Amino acid sequence: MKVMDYIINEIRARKMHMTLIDPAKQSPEEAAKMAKEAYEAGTGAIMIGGSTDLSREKVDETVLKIKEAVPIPIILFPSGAHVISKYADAIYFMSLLNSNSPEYLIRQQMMGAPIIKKLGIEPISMGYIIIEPGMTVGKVGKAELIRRDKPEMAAAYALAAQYFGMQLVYLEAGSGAPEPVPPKMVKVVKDWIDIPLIVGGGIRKAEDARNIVKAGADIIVTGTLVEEVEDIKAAVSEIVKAIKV
Ligand code: 1GP
Repeated sequence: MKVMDYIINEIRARKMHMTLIDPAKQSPEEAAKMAKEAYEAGTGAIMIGGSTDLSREKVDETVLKIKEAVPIPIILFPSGAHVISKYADAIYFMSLLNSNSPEYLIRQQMMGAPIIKKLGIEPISMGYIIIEPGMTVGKVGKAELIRRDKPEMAAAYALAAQYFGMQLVYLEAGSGAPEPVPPKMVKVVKDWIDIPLIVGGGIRKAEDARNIVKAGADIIVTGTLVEEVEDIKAAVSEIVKAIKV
């Protein structure tokens, strides 16, 4: 089954949680252990990405170890064309829509497209929109950040993504953001679009996760949470339970 079909089936039935793992932050073995605990707690897919200084070898090793540990899809969430691993099940083929740099709008994608074709990885096209505070990805991606009090601006970008034929929209507050994307903004964006909506960045509390899915997110992503807590299974479980709305 294609990964996108799996996602569509999942979100038809329930809200979905995905766990982001940055291969630069631990050994492949440790990453596999984290993925397994998150899977046992109910996470629906593992996203691989994060740091910009990653090597493809590290991504390959991490994907392979995680693959041995969990049966759920492993989806690349790439910072650029240099980290495309042939072992992943799919890749978010994403454009940073509010970037001021062609590099993140289309150039890395142009470089990655032939690699994806050659390796036979499933591309899932996604409009990526960065909201304040944006954190590192906002700076690196040269994003003209969407103000937290301008939900219509985020919605207009999201609708543009839909009209481009993109399959998903991702609202990103930035990894480690002190506050996630405001639920009010999630609601306006969801009202404007018909394609599935992913929200990530700064989600640590079950209550925030619940408010974001209640506002209309189909999928929520947590990354920092699994890096920070002792008991990954308990922490992810709490979020997964909270989004059963
Ligand atoms: C980052 O949205 C993801 O791209 C996850 O953010 O690390 O804050 O959970 P956190």
